[in-house]
Amino acid sequence: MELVERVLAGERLALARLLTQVENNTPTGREALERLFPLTGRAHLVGITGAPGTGKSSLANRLALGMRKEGAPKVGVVAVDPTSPFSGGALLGDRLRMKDVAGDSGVFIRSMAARGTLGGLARATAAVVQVLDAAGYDPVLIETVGAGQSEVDIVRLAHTVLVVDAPGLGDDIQAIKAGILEIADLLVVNKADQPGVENTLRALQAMLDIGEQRYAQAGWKPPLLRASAVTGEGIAEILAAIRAHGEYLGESGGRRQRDETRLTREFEALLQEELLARWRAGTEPETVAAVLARLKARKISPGGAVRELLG
Ligand SMILES: Nc1nc2c(ncn2[C@@H]2O[C@H](COP(=O)(O)OP(=O)(O)OP(=O)(O)O)[C@@H](O)[C@H]2O)c(=O)[nH]1
Ligand SMILES: [Mg+2]
Repeated sequence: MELVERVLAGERLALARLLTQVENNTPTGREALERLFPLTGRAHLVGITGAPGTGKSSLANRLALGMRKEGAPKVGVVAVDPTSPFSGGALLGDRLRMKDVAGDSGVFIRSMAARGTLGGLARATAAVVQVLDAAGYDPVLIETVGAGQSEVDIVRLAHTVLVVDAPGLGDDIQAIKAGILEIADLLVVNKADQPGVENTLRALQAMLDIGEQRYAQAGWKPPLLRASAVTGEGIAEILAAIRAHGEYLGESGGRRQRDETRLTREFEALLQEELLARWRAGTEPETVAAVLARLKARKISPGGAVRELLG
């Protein structure tokens, strides 16, 4: 039987193999994605982001188990770790922290290997999520470290974004937080079993209060939840809030809007990538080098260089 059919029949090994093809953007992967794409758009995509070490993987583990207990037949988890040059370390770490779900055949975990470029990683992540969606995984959790714009872009794949914070992080984390707070649909203070949780809650509450007006307009104010991936405290509340946000999106038309925005962005990113690749393939490196040399000598402006190269 063909790989796609075996994936649709629920074969995990076939799914793992197909995801590798899709991740590497091979002809087989592209063809499979083309066939599977009409089946996508069903899964509730849940992004989990936050500063390093806040407990995102541990929470993903708990949440996936909880979703299974609540009756989801298949839950997908995609862990993105662009900082590790080789996926080996991250893979092992994620596997260990997700050991509870590892034995559950209704949960499929995929760690994304680092790619040459973050754009490549975003493309690969989107494609992997699409395959899981088509294969009937719903919800699909997407974990990324919220450390920069590119990671934020990846988490925008999601319908519902959980931003995870924890007590006891250094001050350097503050900047990271400010950047990702505005994309939060849910705020979770994890490690509630640790000292300092009240302070973290207070600080986030203050930030939420500043955004009050914006939230009132949008019709959704991110709930601030405390949890512990170690004790299990607050997990049920997070699950309920994820469901409530899904319902809000459905009723407000926000889900369709997010889907359309995401697909348009994905199309534009791929178009750019493809146009650049075609242009490179059809251009002599010497020609580019000659124009670049004149640019560096300030004989031609960057815009002029582009116009000259594109004829
Ligand atoms: N005390 C306590 N420790 C936790 C909790 N959740 C996670 N941890 C621990 O915090 C460390 C980091 O947890 P991870 O789940 O790997 O955190 P992460 O955010 O996925 O980390 P990165 O992916 O590396 O950014 C591990 O040692 C966990 O065991 C919690 O609720 N309470
Ligand atoms: Mg992690």
